[in-house]
Amino acid sequence: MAIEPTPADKFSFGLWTVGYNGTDPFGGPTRAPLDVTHVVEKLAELGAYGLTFHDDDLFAFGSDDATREAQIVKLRDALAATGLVVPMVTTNLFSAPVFKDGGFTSNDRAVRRFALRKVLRNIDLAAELGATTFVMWGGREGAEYDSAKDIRQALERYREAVNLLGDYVVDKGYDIRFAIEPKPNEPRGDILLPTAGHALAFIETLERPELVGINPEVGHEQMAGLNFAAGIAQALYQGKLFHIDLNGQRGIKYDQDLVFGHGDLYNAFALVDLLENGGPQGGPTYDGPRHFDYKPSRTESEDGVWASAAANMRNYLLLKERAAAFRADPEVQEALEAARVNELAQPTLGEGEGYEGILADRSAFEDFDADAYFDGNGFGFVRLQQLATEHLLGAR
Ligand code: ASC
Ligand code: MN
Ligand code: MN
Ligand code: MN
Repeated sequence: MAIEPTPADKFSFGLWTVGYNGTDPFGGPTRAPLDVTHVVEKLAELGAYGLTFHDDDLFAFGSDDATREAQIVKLRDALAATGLVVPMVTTNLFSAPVFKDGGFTSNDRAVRRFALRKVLRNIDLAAELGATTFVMWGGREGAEYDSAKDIRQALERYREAVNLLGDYVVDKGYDIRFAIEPKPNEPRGDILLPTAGHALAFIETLERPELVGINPEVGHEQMAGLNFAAGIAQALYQGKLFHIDLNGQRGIKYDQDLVFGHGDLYNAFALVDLLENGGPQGGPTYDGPRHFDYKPSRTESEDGVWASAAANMRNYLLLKERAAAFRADPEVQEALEAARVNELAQPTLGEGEGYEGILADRSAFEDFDADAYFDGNGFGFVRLQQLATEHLLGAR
């Protein structure tokens, strides 16, 4: 079938993703740097709709004002020429040596104040470019040693920072919301707000919780052994899925940043089904950018970089097609019914029923024969998973 990404699919890419030059902890670059104009042109040609960036991706850390401005003009011109947009911007508080103990939560107060200024400046740029989401990935906010960081005070400083940023966008009248991106470790031994659940709990402590959501990354949750699609379902349930980073990861190891679909394909299928169809029941869906945060492997040439960018979008669209076929299959619908998946939507209590009602209901307990209840019948979840597998493999 024809699978052609178009801007209506809302695929976006970080400038640092296709721009990754292959540097890793064990070796230097394997590819030449890419010019921002070229990146925007190539992404537009491939059918993407958006570009995102860290300040330092566009203009090197410490650039003078003229260099910074020249790069912004180049980006603006390329966007105008191609129709690409900038839906999200983020700040690099992790690469420069000054951030070696973090930005918002460095033990050093002068570093924390510098970090805040760097972010405020970049929020102005985000607003100028029309971005409506500002991502915060605190990769260096953490520690290697328990004695080195007072976690409660670090969370307090994180809170202080995010509260200030909320004040700033409200006072400036910017149409910007924040999205915290969790990651369990790497580059720090342990990172603050390590999972989506930690971040969701933290957000409730803020002065303006409504301004802050999460930007979960497939690989980051999977590095913690968690079910990404299930975490996304909870984020949707709580109205907190403000953005998403799609990529691939194979198990609990270093952050692989593989192409979307090149990691846990089953979970990618469940994720696309959830994002596109609302999952088994229908329900709140996500209409923001499908943002790829991956790294083209350092073994690849520049042609390989563009092939990998295209692969992210193609895999998403193939999974979307597979998920639609799965949902439309009458046998799947019958299997869902048999597995009682839809019955979970029915409230456990009757209309207006409280504990008095359930206590008075003898059929719920006194006359309920828990031992005989299933009487040899099962739910048939394995049958359902096999049907999903057959669709995923293109056998149905
Ligand atoms: C981000 C983000 C990450 C990191 C990483 C940098 O903004 O979402 O996961 O930075 O991609 O290499
Ligand atoms: Mn990652
Ligand atoms: Mn990310
Ligand atoms: Mn990343």
